[in-house]
Amino acid sequence: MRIRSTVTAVLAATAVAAPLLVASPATAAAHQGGLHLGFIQYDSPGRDTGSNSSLNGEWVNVHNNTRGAIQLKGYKLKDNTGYTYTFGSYKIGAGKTVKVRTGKGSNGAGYVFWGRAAYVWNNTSDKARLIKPSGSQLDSCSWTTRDNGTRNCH
Ligand SMILES: [Ca+2]
Repeated sequence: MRIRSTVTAVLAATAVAAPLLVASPATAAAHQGGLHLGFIQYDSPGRDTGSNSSLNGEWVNVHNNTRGAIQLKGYKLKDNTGYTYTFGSYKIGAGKTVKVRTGKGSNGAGYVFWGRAAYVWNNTSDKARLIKPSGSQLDSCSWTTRDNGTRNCH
């Protein structure tokens, strides 16, 4: 009898604790928003030689945290200078990420190319913006040299 009541007490405690464990990630997800900026490699690894592979070592991830696919055509990425990348037709699935590389290349599943011949994201400090086709800003993320080349904008 004594053991049984202890088990009952543990189960009751678990039942109370479980919703609290669920609530924590849900709060984090709400903070991240739906479609948003993810990791940014604003300082290409190694020396900035300006080669196409070095330019493509600089990238921004856009993550779809919604439950449905989103057509990104007309969405924009913009830096502090005003350089702008406009997405062509690209459907990003629910929970998926698309990597936007600065240089030239052929787009594929999970990655697209800005097509620039120069870096876009400043190594010292800059701010990435994700803008809807309507022109309203969906997300932004800034960094300084303290971030050591990579910024997690989640
Ligand atoms: Ca850079």
